[in-house]
Amino acid sequence: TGGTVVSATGRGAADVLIDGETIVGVLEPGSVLLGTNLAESADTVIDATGKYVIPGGIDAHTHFELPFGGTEASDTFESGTRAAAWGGTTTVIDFAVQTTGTRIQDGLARWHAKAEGNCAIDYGFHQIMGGVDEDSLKAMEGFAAEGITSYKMFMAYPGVFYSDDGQILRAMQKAADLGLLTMMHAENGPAIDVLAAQLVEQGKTDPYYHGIARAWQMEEEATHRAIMLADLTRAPLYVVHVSAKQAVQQLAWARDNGKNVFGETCPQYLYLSLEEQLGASSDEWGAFEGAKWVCSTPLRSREEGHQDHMWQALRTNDLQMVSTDHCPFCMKGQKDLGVGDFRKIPNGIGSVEHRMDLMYQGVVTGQLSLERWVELTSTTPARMFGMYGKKGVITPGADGDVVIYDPNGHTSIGVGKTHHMNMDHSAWEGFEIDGHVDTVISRGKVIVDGNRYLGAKGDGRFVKRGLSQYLI
Ligand code: DUC
Ligand code: ZN
Ligand code: ZN
Repeated sequence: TGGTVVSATGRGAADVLIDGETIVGVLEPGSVLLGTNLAESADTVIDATGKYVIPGGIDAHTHFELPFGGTEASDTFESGTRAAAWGGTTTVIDFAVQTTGTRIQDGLARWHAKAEGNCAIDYGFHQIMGGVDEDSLKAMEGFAAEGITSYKMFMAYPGVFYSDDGQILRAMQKAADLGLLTMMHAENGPAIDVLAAQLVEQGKTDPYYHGIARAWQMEEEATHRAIMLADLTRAPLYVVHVSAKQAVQQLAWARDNGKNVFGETCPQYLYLSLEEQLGASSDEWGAFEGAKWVCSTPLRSREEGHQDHMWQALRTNDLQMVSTDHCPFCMKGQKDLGVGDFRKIPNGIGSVEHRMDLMYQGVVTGQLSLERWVELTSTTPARMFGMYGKKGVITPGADGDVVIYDPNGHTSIGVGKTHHMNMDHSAWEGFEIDGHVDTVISRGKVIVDGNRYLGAKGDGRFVKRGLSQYLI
């Protein structure tokens, strides 16, 4: 009661009534129905005066327990979804993994086994295709019935996840037939691997050179190629973790020319830069400190204006969503595999806990409207990935996934502060946010109440997703 309900399309004072797991009313404050003041007669009343009431965040790009670079992402489904909940996210979509040479069905079964009974919040899966063959093309026919209506291919990482253009074309043809959404890691992997090897041969082994090898030209080129293959096959395309302004320009050009393509960026590409990574140094790690910010696509140069361009693209709808690509690795025993050779640093940054706050800071600094904040972090993810109606909106019939956000609160980010991710460092150490997640409700259950965690492992259920609303 008493809060301002914010949706992707507007805001207003309203009380939200939840019965069991489901929202049953969005009412004028103080509403009386059948002679009863609903707010007063409810079993539990939460005072949201002065706060925003928003649909729970949806992070459509996480990697819990991902095997990568000879190790495994350090958040389990248990620790990762709990951290997400602390940060106002009530649904995640993780990537079930098929690596090159393994069977796709085995990967999906393994992912269900990892997640089931362990999650704090609801979760869905995309399917990673580690290459395309007759077997995986056939398997695609079964995806939608499993509630997996999107899949990801990689133009990078030869030998691990990589698909060549012919394979991509074949999968896209199939996806167009089936109504599946193709997600693309758009970087020219074979060329990047040559550049990376040349740098290492020259003795340029520090983490910073990861970003030099993965030059923006490699992202622009692959983004363009993916758009063209999608256009030819009439497959809708969603480009993940866009970081280069030139890649955004490719997406903008394609959309202006009527192509059904979409782009996601991540908080790290809005806030962090290659220059800061280069400047990072510590007594413990020296220049290897920069490994904390090794992710792919990489951080980009601030001098070249990539970060400003990402914020702009979020306003102009050249980019439609913000997910985290949460892929956490500890420095000790994981990132340090790459001491002396940046190619061996497991790629990834952990942000699942901070996305709602980091994006709210964009509201505070005047980069985004409140409504756009909700749209980018909850409503569009729900629509893009076939969950809208149940998720992404506060309306009768929707799941009771609600976050009460306090614009007068404050959040200090970092290890030992607001940090529940299973990592020994934070890429966001020292960030200060003018806002705070106050209360998190997941399918009608209060799981975060101020500084208390009331959720439990197993609260979260698998979400069988429908087809994307962005199919045409
Ligand atoms: N990028 C990352 O940073 N980590 C995992 C995979 C990816 O594409
Ligand atoms: Zn990727
Ligand atoms: Zn990813």
